[in-house]
Amino acid sequence: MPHTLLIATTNADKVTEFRKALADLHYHVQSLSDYTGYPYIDEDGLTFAANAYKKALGYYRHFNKPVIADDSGLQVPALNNAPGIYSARYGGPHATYDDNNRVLLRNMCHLCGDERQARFVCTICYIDEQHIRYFTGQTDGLILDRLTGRHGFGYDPLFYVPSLQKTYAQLTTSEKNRISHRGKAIQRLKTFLQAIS
Ligand code: ITT
Repeated sequence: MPHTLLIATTNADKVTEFRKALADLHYHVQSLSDYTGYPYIDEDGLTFAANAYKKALGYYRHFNKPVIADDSGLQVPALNNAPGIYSARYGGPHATYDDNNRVLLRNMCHLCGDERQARFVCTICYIDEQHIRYFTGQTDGLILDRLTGRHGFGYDPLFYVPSLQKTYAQLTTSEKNRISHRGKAIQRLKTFLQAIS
């Protein structure tokens, strides 16, 4: 009987990436969209780890099964690491991905060259009855001055990876998982899951 692992995110785009990356694991992978009536968890932490822990703990307590939660975002050093933990709401409380991209482009319009460096960070928190563990991944890149590519989500069309000469949005889900912040964190999670199962 495979173990069950619940991906506790309300973001369907993240679920797509997790499902693809975890497909070869001997786990029955669920997501919040398999359920209704789960609690809303406010992300009021000051770090990716604090928010990932809060989400994982809240959903672990509600569902009482092994849970992972992801908190992730884009950091631009020239903007004092904004949008950071506020990446989902950079363009306002109900901002769409397009709104966020527009605000980022506007706030960076005076920056050029190395000033356009950025990094994506992902922290996953895993909780079961015996463990609380964190897995982090980071990928460096540059913010373009226009949207490029049609895949992915969020800031993907603006995030250019120099080693691939492509944006995240020009990669398939598998290609993105191979080099992305989330893909790296998931690989570390998988090593851990294989060790405990
Ligand atoms: P959950 O909290 O329910 O997981 P969320 O979308 O609110 O969903 P976060 O609080 O972690 O998730 O915010 C992450 C935001 O950072 C996300 O909405 C995007 O704007 C951005 N982001 C994170 N990973 C990304 C990726 O791989 N590609 C593009 N944008 C990403």
